[in-house]
Amino acid sequence: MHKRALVTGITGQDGSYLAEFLLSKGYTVHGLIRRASTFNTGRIEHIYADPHAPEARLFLHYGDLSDSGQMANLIFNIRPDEVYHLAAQSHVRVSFDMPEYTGDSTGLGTTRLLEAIRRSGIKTRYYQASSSEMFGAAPPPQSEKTPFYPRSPYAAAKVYAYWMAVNYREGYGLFACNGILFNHESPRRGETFVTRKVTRAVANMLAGRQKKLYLGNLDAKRDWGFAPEYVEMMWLMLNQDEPDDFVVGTGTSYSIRDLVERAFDYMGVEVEWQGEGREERGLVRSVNPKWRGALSPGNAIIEIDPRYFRPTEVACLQADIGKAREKLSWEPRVTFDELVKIMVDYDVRAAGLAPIGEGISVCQSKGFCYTNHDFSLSEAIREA
Ligand code: NDP
Ligand code: GDR
Repeated sequence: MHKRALVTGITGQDGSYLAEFLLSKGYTVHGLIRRASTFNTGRIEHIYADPHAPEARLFLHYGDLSDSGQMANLIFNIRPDEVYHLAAQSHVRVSFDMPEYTGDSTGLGTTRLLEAIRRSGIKTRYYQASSSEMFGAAPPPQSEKTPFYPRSPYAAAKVYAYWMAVNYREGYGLFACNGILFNHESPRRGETFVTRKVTRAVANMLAGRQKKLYLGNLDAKRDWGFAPEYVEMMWLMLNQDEPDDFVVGTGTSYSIRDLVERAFDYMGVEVEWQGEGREERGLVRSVNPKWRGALSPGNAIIEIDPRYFRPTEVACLQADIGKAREKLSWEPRVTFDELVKIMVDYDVRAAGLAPIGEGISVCQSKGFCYTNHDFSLSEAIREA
């Protein structure tokens, strides 16, 4: 009998990688999707099979985090062995524009799901997608013991959701785990998160389709890892003997400035910075002659747009992964430089140019432990 998993947020970056991973482990996967007037299933199309086919193991169900009736319905009918709650309004900057909605979906949505599980009386294991944003202003490195100091409506909603998961564990004996994941990225990252925004800009500029990249705070530092590795940790947490909470990250931290420099540098474009504060600009210092038609030394390619500033910012996130290392024997395998190359390769090919290929090679050579990994990545890259 296949194990059954319910994944909320299956159409998102993590949901798509997690669904692949669970299918490769022999699970039957049920995913919650929102009805939209445009397609929102692009990240999972390659694993979707006609549900009428006898071998189908991926099933999608309409629902929304605001609809407790449908959550109860799904939990009761699917009776999942494991629930991975990934759905959320996940954009920190957007949460300042929509604080109430973010609280409702990211915060209360979690309670609706937990209540559906409790009232159904089924025995299941529950994963809560908690975030390093909960640490906010707490100085790095941040571990499971670091007190939370949320700095956005998103982070505050995630702190609430974190504690609800802990309360259902302690109060009702639910096997609930919080994965406190630091930023993780991939070619499937949403285009408005800063890594993807930068790697897409590199590709589009070289393809002659974009002249400028507008960014916000260049000094913020983040601990950026590779998303496919992180979804494996979600599963690992739910498959321990006892429920527990874990910080997941790389233990390294880089600024947005570092990210920009490395992404352009990989393609042979050297960036230099001039000016300060809102007047700061990134200029092309040198460029591989191959790209001379698109970029020339002296071009101002990066400018600051205060629209991307946040009223309260998180200055520096850097994970202390001692507990994950010790208890789950987990070690991140993809470095920041490799991550940047993976994402630039993907976006360069998507822009119709030849990728350098070091990122693609990393994906193929890193020896990830689950069977679908190389396939899914190279497939994602081929799709471009
Ligand atoms: P994405 O933004 O890529 O995906 C979010 C998912 O949630 C999408 O499937 C989206 O559906 C769904 N969703 C949003 N609102 C609702 C709603 N009201 N009802 C039902 N579904 C909804 O996020 P990631 O994959 O990057 O992240 C997954 C989870 O992990 C999120 O909870 C995020 O906050 C958290 N997290 C992410 C980190 C990261 O670095 N990626 C780090 C730490 C935590 P649709 O496709 O229709 O929009
Ligand atoms: P974050 O990711 O807020 O850490 O949340 P994001 O990529 O949006 O921002 C990271 C840092 O970059 C700075 N920044 C910009 N950010 C965006 N989006 N666009 C810009 O133009 C820009 N310029 C500078 C930001 O100010 C910030 O400091 C992500 C999400 O996936 C959350 O759901 C998750 O919980 C956390 O990571 C961990």
